[in-house]
Amino acid sequence: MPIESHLWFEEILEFDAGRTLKIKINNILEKKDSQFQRIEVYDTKPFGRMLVLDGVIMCTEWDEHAYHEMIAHVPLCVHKNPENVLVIGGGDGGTIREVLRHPGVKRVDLCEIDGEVVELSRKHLPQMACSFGDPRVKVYNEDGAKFIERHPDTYDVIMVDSSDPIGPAEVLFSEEFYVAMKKCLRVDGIAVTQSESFYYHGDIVKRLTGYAKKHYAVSGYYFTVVPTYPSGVIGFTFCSKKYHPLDGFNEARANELEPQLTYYNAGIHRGSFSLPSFIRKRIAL
Ligand code: SPD
Repeated sequence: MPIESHLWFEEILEFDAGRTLKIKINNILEKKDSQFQRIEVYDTKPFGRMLVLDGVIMCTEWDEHAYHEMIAHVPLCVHKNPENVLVIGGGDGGTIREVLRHPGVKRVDLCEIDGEVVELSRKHLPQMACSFGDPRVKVYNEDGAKFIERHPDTYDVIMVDSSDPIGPAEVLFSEEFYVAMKKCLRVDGIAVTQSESFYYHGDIVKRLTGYAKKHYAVSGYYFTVVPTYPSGVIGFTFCSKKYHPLDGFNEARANELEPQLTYYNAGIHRGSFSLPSFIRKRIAL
């Protein structure tokens, strides 16, 4: 039952002040403080349903494909035989929906610290939370940093689908976490991590890609376009023990997926690693 109407939601960039993004909303579907954060779900006028954590937009039904397809299909079209996948965060379910499009994947573990994000996404965001019932999926409500320490040499691919580095996700942006992920991956494993915007958060991009370069045989940074994030773009750090994101790219696999998808294709895969000069020089990968 809608509880309010005809309002605006405004995201204020907390860790880079001086900018806001406003979206007109039809109804507030949920507003709740969990043990970890404030969870809000809106029905927006222009973008369908929208999940907000601690005042920051996580996804809208209108453009979530650009984020979820890129976090999932880039590593899964590079790893030679991805069977066991771990998603850290991602409680809305959009990333696991994309992972399950790969028929070779046998097991997807989702480690989301906040069980209420999963519960409310299942209630209000069926477009994203449509795969929790799949027998290949197992959900753990635990701290992702502790979870990976308990699972050495286990996963082919890890996707860190986190919120921003303030609040419960902060630990996922530390050097110790990048080292621990390496131990959790199998010998030819790949991890990709939500790594913010090269426009607004160049220092974070530099730091995270620095950890990847220091600790992994192959590293990189790629990006996608998400209009409902205040910076319009968001990127992922690519950490790989063996495969190169372009030399090892299985284009045939991307072509097979393309008819089901909205954003990702072989050309986007290749192009997403081509960075504007200012950030390429700054991170010097
Ligand atoms: N600044 C917002 C970053 C949000 C990244 N996570 C989105 C979660 C979608 N599953």
